[in-house]
Amino acid sequence: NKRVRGVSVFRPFIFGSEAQPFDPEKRPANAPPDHTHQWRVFVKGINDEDISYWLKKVQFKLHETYAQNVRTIEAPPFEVVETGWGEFEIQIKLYFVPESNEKPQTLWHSLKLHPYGPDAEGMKERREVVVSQNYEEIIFNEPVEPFYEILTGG
Ligand code: SLL
Repeated sequence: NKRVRGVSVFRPFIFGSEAQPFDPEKRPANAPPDHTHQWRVFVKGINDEDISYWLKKVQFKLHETYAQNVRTIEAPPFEVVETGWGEFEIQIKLYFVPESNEKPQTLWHSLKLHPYGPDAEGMKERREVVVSQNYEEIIFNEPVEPFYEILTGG
């Protein structure tokens, strides 16, 4: 597989988390008693663009306190929905489509459950969703030809 020399292809995406305290009136029935929040961690395209033409699967590695803490998501939406009580670092491993010949890449995300800053108390009061997300660009340097075709729709 020949590489396309001198070419770099950039693809933007967003990764991060959203969290919200349980509604005290209706906690999820299956949530352990010490859990306080529901949350999700995700990798997605800008404006929810489908990125599965270059992203094959995503492996999320949660804290060891979770049962089966390594969660592999093979198709969009690339996300894990969970409940819990604590914040921790989530390892996110991106696997690219087989045509890419690219090795997986690892990202880290700090799961945020609690609002911070001047209005944190008010946000807690209103049970506002705590969003923590990053815009990122993956760079494919000198992609192999079949992958270059896929990336550029050629
Ligand atoms: C802390 N270092 O002590 C962190 C660890 C772990 C979070 C947070 C629930 C797991 C479960 C959960 O929220 N774990 O009950 O299955 O704050």
